[in-house]
Amino acid sequence: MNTRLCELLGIEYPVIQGGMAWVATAELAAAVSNGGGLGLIAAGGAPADAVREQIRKCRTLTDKPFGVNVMLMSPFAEEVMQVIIEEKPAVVATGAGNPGKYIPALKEAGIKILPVIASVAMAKKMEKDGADAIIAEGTEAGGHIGELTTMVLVPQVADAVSVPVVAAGGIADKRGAAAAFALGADGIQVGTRFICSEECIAHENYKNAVLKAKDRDAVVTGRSTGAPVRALKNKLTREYDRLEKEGASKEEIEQLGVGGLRRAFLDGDVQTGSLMAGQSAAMVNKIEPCADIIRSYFEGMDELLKTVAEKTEV
Ligand code: TUI
Repeated sequence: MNTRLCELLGIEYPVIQGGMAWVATAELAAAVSNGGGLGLIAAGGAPADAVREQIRKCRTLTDKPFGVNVMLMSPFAEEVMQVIIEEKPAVVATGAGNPGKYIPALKEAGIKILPVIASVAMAKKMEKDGADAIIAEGTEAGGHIGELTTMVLVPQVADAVSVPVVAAGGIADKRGAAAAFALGADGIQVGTRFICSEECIAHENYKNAVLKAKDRDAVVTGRSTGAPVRALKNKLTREYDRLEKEGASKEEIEQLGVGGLRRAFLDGDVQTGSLMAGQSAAMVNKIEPCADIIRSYFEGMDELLKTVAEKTEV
């Protein structure tokens, strides 16, 4: 494998691990980078010092390039960016906002910047502001999401920008990877499947919930408050639905989710915790090492593409 993304990031396989708060620790990021992809530490809502510690820990676990995902809605985003500029990981990916104001300083520090976006307009803006590649995330993804599917977002973004495009959302196996490349992507971002990696430190109950999930189990809550989030159906999502239907206040609805990620990922509370996961959870059926997950997206790709060519030959 050698796509433009591999060249840009100095990686062997064009796979970026999604930045999942609480799940994407130094251990997971290092395992993905050691497996030939690009691992990301998720800053999530963590304070800057905790992120600095994770970056330093990751350096002890891998000598391959890795990055940090910055959730821009975090109250600590500004200070986390400052720490990143000091520590200089190879890459910064951002989510849930516009990283434009940080791009000049990141570039100055020699850090590659890959914003996650959910619309064509935002992709164009990010390229203009100096992004090195664009991660186009479809609504199939877990966590905070946009409206468009990966199927329609990726080709439009690929047409609109000239930097490499990474497809994200719903890519669970090599069929999804082949589709992403056909849509014009230069790489894929994978989140949900890495929750079920051996190296991921998420609680066993959380991993089991992903393994058990069926096709319609990853539901969206929070549409009415303007911050839609996809997570596995449980007591918490049903409570969200009830409050939203009753027309509860934004504050009351948001209060429900406070601490929800921590409860799910660290405490294993699968009832009142927020089990953020993408639609692809239904396609994740075993726990494997990160290196095997990465290879599985490409092994047998020739055969798959031959089948496609045969089916579609005129
Ligand atoms: O950011 C994500 N996924 C996330 S963030 C997160 S933490 C959270 N928890 C509860 C509520 C909300 C967030 C959990 N999962 N994915 C990347 C992503 N970014 N998806 C959509 C966007 C996005 C949205 C708007 C990117 C840019 C954007 O621009 C807005 C603007 O400023 O114009």
